[in-house]
Amino acid sequence: MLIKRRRGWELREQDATPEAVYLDRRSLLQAAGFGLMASALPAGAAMAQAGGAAGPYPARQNMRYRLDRPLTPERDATSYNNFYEFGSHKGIAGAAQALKTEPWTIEFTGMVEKPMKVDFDELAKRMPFEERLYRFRCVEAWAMAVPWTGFPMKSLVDFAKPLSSAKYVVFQTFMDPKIAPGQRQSWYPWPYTDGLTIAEATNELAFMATGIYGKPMPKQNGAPIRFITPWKYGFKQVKSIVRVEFTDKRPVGYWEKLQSSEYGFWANVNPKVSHPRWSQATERMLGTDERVPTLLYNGYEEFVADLYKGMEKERLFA
Ligand SMILES: Nc1nc2c(c(=O)[nH]1)N[C@H]1C(S)=C(S)[C@@H](COP(=O)(O)O)O[C@H]1N2
Ligand SMILES: [Mo]
Repeated sequence: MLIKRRRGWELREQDATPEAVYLDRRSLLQAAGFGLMASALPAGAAMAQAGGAAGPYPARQNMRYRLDRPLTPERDATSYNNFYEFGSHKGIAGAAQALKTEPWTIEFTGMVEKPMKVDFDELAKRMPFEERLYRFRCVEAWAMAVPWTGFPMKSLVDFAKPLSSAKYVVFQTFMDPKIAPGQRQSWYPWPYTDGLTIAEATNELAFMATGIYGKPMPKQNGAPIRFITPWKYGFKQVKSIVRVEFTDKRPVGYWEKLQSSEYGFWANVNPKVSHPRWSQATERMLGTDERVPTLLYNGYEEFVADLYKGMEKERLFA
């Protein structure tokens, strides 16, 4: 008799529950006509429907990006966070509520046709919202799988109209030590920034996330807007963005400034390239004790490997 042994990364029955619950809620909303309305109406109208939050919630899911694992339970993704502005431990969700996200202004600056400051709600009206299910991998070797709401980073880049001489885009978080106790610790290189090449920023996977689990972004997850590059380690993916700068000089991000022997510019996920202090071969899915094998480019090789052709001499993976 042939006995099929379940491999570690295959779905277990108990893990399937959160996703099933989430999908059920979606289909209920859709049956009631909400999902359809949100995606059929212009973004502005959908916004009013969502009670003022910028963007339609839930947005229609883009089925091109599929998961190989169950979604992380919402309570885990929203209660186990890295947001050093509010403390260097995972339980910062309470402290992060001090962040005032309305109104929120984003500055576009540097090598652009015309520098500008834009109200987040006004920007959101012009962006094509959708939902994507992505894997997420922190360099500390925990991982999650979450539904982000937002729009392609390429739409943001097009909106900003960078000059053709710009080679990088740099994202910067708010700076407000009055509400962010971490920012009173002067040995950290505040404000938190990190950047991408224009080719990375306009790759189809690069995403500006304004929501999670079909709702506007919780403050602890980077409200009102953060970026998501799912093939890179989490530390690249700046939360609560107030400034978008285009430049022709490679930026040095927050973690690279702190410790360049451990954190570099590219920071692409690779199970075979260890962090100097620990292995990256496996990862723990939040909400479980299970370790699953880490995938090259976090499983997104087909989308991003071309970006790095001919760059073998670069330190692509840490
Ligand atoms: N502004 C800011 N952005 C940040 C961080 C931070 O400390 N401050 N931490 C990063 C790290 S290390 C990770 S793993 C992710 C965590 O995102 P999450 O809390 O939504 O899981 O946010 C990234 N973005
Ligand atoms: Mo991280």
